Amino acid sequence: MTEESLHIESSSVGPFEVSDELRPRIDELELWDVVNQMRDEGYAVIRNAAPPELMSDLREVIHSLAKLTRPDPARGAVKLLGRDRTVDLVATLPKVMAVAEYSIGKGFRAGRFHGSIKREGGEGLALHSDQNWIPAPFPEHNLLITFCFACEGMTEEGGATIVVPKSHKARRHPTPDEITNSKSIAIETEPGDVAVWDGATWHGSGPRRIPGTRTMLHATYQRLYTQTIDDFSYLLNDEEYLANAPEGIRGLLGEGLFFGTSTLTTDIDMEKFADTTAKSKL
Ligand SMILES: O=C(O)CCC(=O)C(=O)O
Ligand SMILES: [Fe+2]
Repeated sequence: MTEESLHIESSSVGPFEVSDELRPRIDELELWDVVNQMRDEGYAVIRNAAPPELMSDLREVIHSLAKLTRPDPARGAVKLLGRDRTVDLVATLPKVMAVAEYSIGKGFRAGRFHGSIKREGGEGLALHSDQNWIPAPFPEHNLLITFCFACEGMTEEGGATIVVPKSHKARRHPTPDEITNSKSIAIETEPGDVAVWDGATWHGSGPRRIPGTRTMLHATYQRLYTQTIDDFSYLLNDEEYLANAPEGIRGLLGEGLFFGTSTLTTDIDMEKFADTTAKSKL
């Protein structure tokens, strides 16, 4: 294929830059503080990203689907996208979609949607970067972003997420010494707020020292060229599901990308190729 036969976009939006296309949405949704904090600190909290009622529905969904998990329901509810409309609505919230696009580019896909339930006495989680399987040094462009919705909100004593501000700048995994000794802060939220960090940022969680539960949706999205953690593409074959799914779901499932479009007798889909390469640089 030649550049004459097809327009291939050659310029890229740089790491932590906002594309001209995305800018009006960041303005409208008042996300500049979040965008700047993601760039400077590697994490942020989006306040009031979801209505509190949606969080109580989400809590019920996670508790009910966790019962199906084998061998141990304590692992939480797994592979949640496309299983319940509440989860799909949370996954496609406008503020979430805009911050994901800023961090991991247009055409990003769903990576992992997992629900966890932490009870009194529940242990904390050691510091790590979410792009665990990516060798250091990490690329300058972020590859993965995680949004955590604590349905009841979260407090330090309730086992909040902990984060090491600015650790994304190291562009590598924490060493054993850094896992033990880094200075972290607890992220405290109200129901409807969402905590978010990029794939390089060191984070974990604290133990829960109070009664009750911390019920959390961990929603991970990935840059379009990366191997997604979970494969949700089966949902693209379910017309009935797609007909009623919220706008944005098709994109999260990878619809329209050129990967896998060639057959034993036909070459790749050139329109999809052009569209994918354009998205990948925004
Ligand atoms: O449970 C938490 O607060 C953080 C979990 C975590 O590391 C993640 O979702 O990536
Ligand atoms: Fe994590």
